[in-house]
Formats: sequence, structure tokens, C-alpha cells
Amino acid sequence: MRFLKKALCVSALAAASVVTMSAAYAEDIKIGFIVKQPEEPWFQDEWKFAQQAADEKGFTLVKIGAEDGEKLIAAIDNLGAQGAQGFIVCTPDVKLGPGIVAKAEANGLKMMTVDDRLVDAGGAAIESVPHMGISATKIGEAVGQALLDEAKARGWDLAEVGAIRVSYDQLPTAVDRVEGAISALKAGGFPEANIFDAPQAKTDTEAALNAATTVLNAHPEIKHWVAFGLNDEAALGAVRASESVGIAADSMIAVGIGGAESAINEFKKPDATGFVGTIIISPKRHGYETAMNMFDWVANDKAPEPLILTAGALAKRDTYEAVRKDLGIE
Ligand code: FCA
Repeated sequence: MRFLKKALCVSALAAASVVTMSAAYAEDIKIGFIVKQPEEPWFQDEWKFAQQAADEKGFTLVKIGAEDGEKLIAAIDNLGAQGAQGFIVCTPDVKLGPGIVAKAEANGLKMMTVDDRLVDAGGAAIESVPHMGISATKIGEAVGQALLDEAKARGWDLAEVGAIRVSYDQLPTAVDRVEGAISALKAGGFPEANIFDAPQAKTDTEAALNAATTVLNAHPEIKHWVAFGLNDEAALGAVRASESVGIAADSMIAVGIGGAESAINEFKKPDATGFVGTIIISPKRHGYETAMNMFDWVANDKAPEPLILTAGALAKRDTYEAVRKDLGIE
């Protein structure tokens, strides 16, 4: 009996210390969330939702903006020096893939990628790094379909319509998105000869504006325009370009991808612009879920799924609030 009592006592003590240990352990966990364009609303939202995961679980989230390769490498070393256990990254350049993998390993950090997937020297996706991205081709197709539907609703003759492909071809997900849009346009009878490439130097609105302006100036013969690119900023850049050369909103149809503040601000304008819609994707899944997955990996040794591709939903001026609510991203 005395032995049993003692055993019970010991196991109660052990249970108590397990509880305190796991609480202390969550506090000791530090996870980095590195993004390539911290000023872009999409990335701000990812951080916001990742922070929700950190608050819920009690770990520390270190948010770092790394606009180029040098900053990214320094950020990884910095996380290592701070005693972090892992990080999630949307890299400024996917071709840095092997170097990033080596850096993470050298610092003993677990790594997951979000949005943009790392590629190896041959351009193939590095499959050993768990990744969450969007279903780029499908989402691109939805963009193309939305453009066609709106052109049809406006009664346009597709022979008189030009398409601006705002492109950033060094990024595979960007290629998949615009090619998805083009395949839907072509399937709907859009003339291939009327699709013009507008390569942007960066993935922001200003770079897209510059790229689209060149196309618009080169084709004064075109009556109406549609535009698309990898994100809302690309589509908005094309809209700003059309405005600057004097094309009326009823002769421009652009559909973006994202649905964060860049798109919302546009929908809130009192008069409709050429930015007709966006495919809303989920910063909650990309921020909260990746952070939770990394936490589980560090705390419970549960490795994340190797590849998760998330879906999107079309939203317009009059539907975006409801669509965001449905996606849980108010
Ligand atoms: C890429 C783009 C971002 C966003 C994200 C999901 O990183 O640059 O704007 O669309 O994919």
C-alpha cells in the first residue's frame, strides 16, 4: 500500500512537470515568417493570421521582410542566432532554392515555403521542402473566364479586344496563373493574335503600370482591353495605365488575384473602375495554417504535408464582402 501511494505520488509529480514543461516549451519556440514584399497587403494579411496562430499556441513569431537574396540569407542566419527552430518563407527569388535549403540546414532550422515554391538549378520544384501555394492554373482559368463573361455582358466583339498579359515569367506560379487565364480566353474564342505580353520588372503596381503602358501605346488600333497578371497589383497597374492614356472604365476589364486591401480599396471607390473583379485567395490558410503546421513540426515532430494547393473564389464590387466572410478572412 505504501508502495502504491508512493508510486501514485511520483506519477502525479511527473504529470505536473509534463504540464509545466510543455507550457514552457511553447514559450521557447520561435518561428520566423519571412516575406519578399512586406508592404504588399497580401503579405501583411499572411503575417496577421500567422500571429493569430502564435497567440493561440504561445510561441514567438518573428516577422521579417526580405526583398532580395542577401537580406534573405542574413535573415536565416539571424533566426539561427536567435535560437529559432524553424521558419516559413516566401522568397524574393525562387532560383535561390538550393542556397536557401543549405542555409536553413546549416542553422538547424526547419523550413516550409509559402506562395512561391523553390526551384533547383534545373528549374524543377524542390519537393523536399513542404509548400503551401495556390492552385495557380485553376485560379488563372477562373480569371480568364471572368474576363470573358464580363466582355460578353458588355456586348464586345472579341475581334476588337486586346488582352494585356502582365507577366513575371521568372516565377513559375506567375506563369501558371497567366497561362491559365490565356487558356480560358482562347477556349472562349479570344483571338490569340490580340494577346500582348507586358513583362514587369517587379511584382508591384508601379512595375505593372509601366509594362502595360508600353503595350497600350503600341496598339492604338485596339478598341477595348482586358488585363490580367499574377496578383491584384498587376491587374491594378494595367488599369492605372489605361486611365493614364485616356481609356474609359467601360472599355477596360481587369481581374486580379488576391482580394486583400489593394482590391478592396478599389472596390470601395464611389465609381467603378476597370478593375472588375479578383479571385480571392486565403491569407488565413497561407498564414495561420502554415504557422500552425510549423509549430506542430517543431513541438510534436509532426512533419507538414509536402504540398498543399489552396483554392480561390471570384469576387466583384458587390460580392467581395460576402466572399471574404465565407472564407473566414474578414
Ligand atoms: C505570389 C505573389 C503574391 C501573392 C502570392 C499568393 O507570391 O507575388 O502577390 O499572389 O503569390
